[in-house]
Amino acid sequence: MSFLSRVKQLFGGDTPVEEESPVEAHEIGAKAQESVSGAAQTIPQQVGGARREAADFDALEELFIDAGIDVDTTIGILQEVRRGGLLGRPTAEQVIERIRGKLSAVLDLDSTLHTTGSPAVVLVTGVNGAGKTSSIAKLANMLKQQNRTVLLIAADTFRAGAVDQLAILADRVGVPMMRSVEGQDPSSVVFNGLQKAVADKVDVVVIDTAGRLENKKNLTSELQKVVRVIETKFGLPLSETLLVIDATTGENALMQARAFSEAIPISGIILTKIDSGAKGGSIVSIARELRIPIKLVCNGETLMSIKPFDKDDIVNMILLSE
Ligand SMILES: Nc1nc2c(ncn2[C@@H]2O[C@H](COP(=O)(O)OP(=O)(O)O)[C@@H](O)[C@H]2O)c(=O)[nH]1
Ligand SMILES: [Mg+2]
Repeated sequence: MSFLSRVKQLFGGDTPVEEESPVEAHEIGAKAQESVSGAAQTIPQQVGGARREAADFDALEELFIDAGIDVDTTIGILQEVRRGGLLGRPTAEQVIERIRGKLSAVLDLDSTLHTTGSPAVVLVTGVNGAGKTSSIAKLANMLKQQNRTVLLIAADTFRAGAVDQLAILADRVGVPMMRSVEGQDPSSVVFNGLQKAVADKVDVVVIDTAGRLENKKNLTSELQKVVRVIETKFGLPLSETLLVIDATTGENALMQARAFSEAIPISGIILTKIDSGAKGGSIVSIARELRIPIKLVCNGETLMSIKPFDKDDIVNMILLSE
């Protein structure tokens, strides 16, 4: 059953309540007490209602956590949903509307993708299997359709076959790629690639990297070295440092975002596999804690399966997830 259906099941059936001035949920019982005079017989009913509401909100909390949203974020959002000015028992529609509003508000960060520079440099990071290499091909295809010239740099020199995978995709898109050999220092292939990009006056350089989070110390120094080559040796500001997050990853996605942000500043997220029945709530945790905007969303395996971030897509992904 989807998130949405479960909210409907929890809050469905009752008549709507009137909107009132903001009220803390725990005050509801007290309000019932205040109105004692002349209506003593209604107290148990109202207190019972408040208790039932508290139980429903507990169930809602479980739904959020089940969707991959961390406990702190869940409590934060639900407190605001409860404070939203509903006295008594809200209807399912009222609760859903408020959840939608709060999720949208958390995700409302600047999602502009920056690709200007001479050349613009886009560094792509993320754990293995998140979808870095395929997203790079999709992004290159998107840029090519906008008549931009692109050079890909194969700086994932750790995994056997990673360079060939990018080479095949570069061919398919029809953009050049700076090749590397297995085990080569990633910063040296980035150096070679940038030299070529400057000489050829390429518009956008996109760099594929290895995402060995298991060895965080190496990963961090490797990424920092790559950034130094780009920014110090070439004097090129990074246009984007994009972290690829697989939407089907649970709360581990927040750990990944924390780890990569500690290594280098992350400017945005490419959220992949939203077509795979993902719950995807972890992206809300990342937005709330780290304030990293989602810039691109991938929803399939073709070169065309990429689009700019749209809040509604993500909120729907969470609400419609099973
Ligand atoms: N369904 C689906 N699969 C994806 C998407 N993005 C990547 N994949 C798949 O995820 C797997 C890992 O992708 P890859 O780009 O090699 O990840 P990398 O290790 O981070 O470079 C591949 O089988 C991709 O086809 C997506 O948006 N939707
Ligand atoms: Mg790869």
